[in-house]
Amino acid sequence: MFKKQIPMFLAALLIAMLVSGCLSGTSKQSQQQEPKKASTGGKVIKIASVLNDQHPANANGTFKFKEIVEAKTKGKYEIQVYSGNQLGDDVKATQNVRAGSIEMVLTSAAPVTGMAAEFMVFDLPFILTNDKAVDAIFDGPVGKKLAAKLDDKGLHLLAYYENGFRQLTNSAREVKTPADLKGLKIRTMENPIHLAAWRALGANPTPMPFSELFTSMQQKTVDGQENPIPTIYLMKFYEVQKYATLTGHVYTPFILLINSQLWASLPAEDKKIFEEAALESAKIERAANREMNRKQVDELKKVGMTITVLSPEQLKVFQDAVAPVYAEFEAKIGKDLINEFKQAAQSAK
Ligand code: KDG
Repeated sequence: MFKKQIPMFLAALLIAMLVSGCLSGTSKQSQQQEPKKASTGGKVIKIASVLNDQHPANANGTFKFKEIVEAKTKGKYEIQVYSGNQLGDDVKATQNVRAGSIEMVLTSAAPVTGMAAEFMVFDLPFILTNDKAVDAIFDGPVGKKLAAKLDDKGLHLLAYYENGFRQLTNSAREVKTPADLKGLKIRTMENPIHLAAWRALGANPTPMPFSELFTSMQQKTVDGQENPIPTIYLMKFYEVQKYATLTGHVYTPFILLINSQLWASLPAEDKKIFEEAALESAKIERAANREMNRKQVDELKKVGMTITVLSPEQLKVFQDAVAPVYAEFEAKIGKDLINEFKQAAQSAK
């Protein structure tokens, strides 16, 4: 009797394994891509992110936002984080949030500079040079004034997370002066200020979406790139980049955006919870990002990168080379806003 039952048992086991995904790469792959989504049964709100789950932007940012909102609203909302570029790159995802097909996105400011040029102020090289200045902008009147520029554009800014101070890496040679950049193809964000700055430094800037960057470095389509340390480390850029120069030339924020119509439709008590969750997760994400920024330079050395720390004199050569960019973009960004940034940065020292 028992012998007859064995094939049946094995068939049942095989079906169970197939149904549970144990045999399919996709279930393993999806487990690697995002933590298990505990369904609350509430209104689904999707957050798009280009970065992986290990990056503080998600690990400490969007996932913390999810935890707080779902707990405080008792499951009235189900926040689903789609990391790793699953819902398209920054520009596409931000367009879809404006259109309402995705509810939220965590992105750089680049995709909104077309609708609010003032956000290009962050791209001015060396306008922010320390964490206190960053927080003074993010948490003060200037940050609020900037955020308000998006509300009539279909987007509401809930919080500023931290991408961080951008550092140069390349696969060709050590870079200590702008002269060392001659002939190097440096990938930049699709942003006119970044293009102008790297041209002023003597490099050959090549704009492209973040999602194409790793492959382009792997195939030597570009020699180098510039991003904050946590991105360089957590996205494994060290596998295709040998040299890093700690320029800290631009500070880029992440902005947590929600569709304006959806935001307006939320009851006041839910808006309050969303705002609290956004601000709390932003504080946690910035602290985690800064901690990683401190620790991961040593990690990059351990995995074989040559790290070049510039002296103040060496750094000044870079700062002087990019100074003309301010005049080129002052009219577009607004002289008053640039001065407000400079004053906030000065007072935060
Ligand atoms: O959404 C995250 C991206 O906007 C960010 O990683 C982009 O810094 C960035 C880059 O270099 O494109």
